[in-house]
Amino acid sequence: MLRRSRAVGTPKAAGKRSPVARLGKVAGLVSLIALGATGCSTDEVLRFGWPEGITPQANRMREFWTWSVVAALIIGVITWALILWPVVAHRKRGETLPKQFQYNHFLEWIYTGIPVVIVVVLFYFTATTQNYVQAETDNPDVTVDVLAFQWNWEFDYVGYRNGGAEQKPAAPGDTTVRTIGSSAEIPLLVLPTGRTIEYKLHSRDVIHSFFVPEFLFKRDVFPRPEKNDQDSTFQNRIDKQGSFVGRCAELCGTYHSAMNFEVRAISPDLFDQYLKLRTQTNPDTGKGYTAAEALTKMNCGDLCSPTAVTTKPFNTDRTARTATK
Ligand SMILES: [Cu+2]
Repeated sequence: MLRRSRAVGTPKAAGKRSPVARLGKVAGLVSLIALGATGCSTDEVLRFGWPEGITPQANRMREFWTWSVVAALIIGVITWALILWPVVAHRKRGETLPKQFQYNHFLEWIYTGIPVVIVVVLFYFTATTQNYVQAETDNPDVTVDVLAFQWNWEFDYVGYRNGGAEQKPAAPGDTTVRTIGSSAEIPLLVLPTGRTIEYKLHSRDVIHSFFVPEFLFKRDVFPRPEKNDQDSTFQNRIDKQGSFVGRCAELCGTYHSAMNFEVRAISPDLFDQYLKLRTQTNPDTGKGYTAAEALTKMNCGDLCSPTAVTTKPFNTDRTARTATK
């Protein structure tokens, strides 16, 4: 028989490495090259493709993600080894079956017990991380009403008295600071760093989704969330100044892909200045300061750019034959 003659005709050469060792060496080399070729820092590698978070909530989720992937990889390597070991090491043992282990109670306890422990540990960390991310205080420093509509966003800061920077419970005579996006202008959601922000989400028409990749968080935006029994608020704190793109993450119609906004995170002092301006009248126009006018007047470099820097309006002309980036 072919198999027997091959088995007899290939004696192990002295000093020759076992197939398992060779496989391990090749796998190690491939992973080293793959890691080196990406040119990533350790931090970047440990994020496993996630963006860098800018809120404590994002950091908690990222840590959970990193350890989940590390645990999954360790379990994966052990599982692959357990599969490959009999496949490679026992492939030339002739016609007889290898040693059988069925009805071994000790082994059965092990391979039932280990997955149960894995599920319990994952569940514990999922629940505690989720509780942390969804925690809300009764008195957030800033509240923003986010209205999604086909196909743009409106951001309202309710409860500001004329010329004041402090947000109070809504009352008659308040100024609502409002920023509305259009097909020609990306709306800027200006927010302070270091303060607790509450986002109250609702939609005017279909279901949208509020997504800022650097928050590592998104939430569906429902029409009439109270009727849909939806928790439509969430809170976070931004720890890093800068401009961060925001998107609609729920396919919501023709111009869904154009439904972008930009979070502009600035220092609390600048934010107070911004809101003070937004509640005042611009002497040049005779109307309240728009977001762009207020930012231009504040003149604080890149952070005060009057237009979005992370994205730009899409071409909504359906007869256009070239795409805008
Ligand atoms: Cu949408």
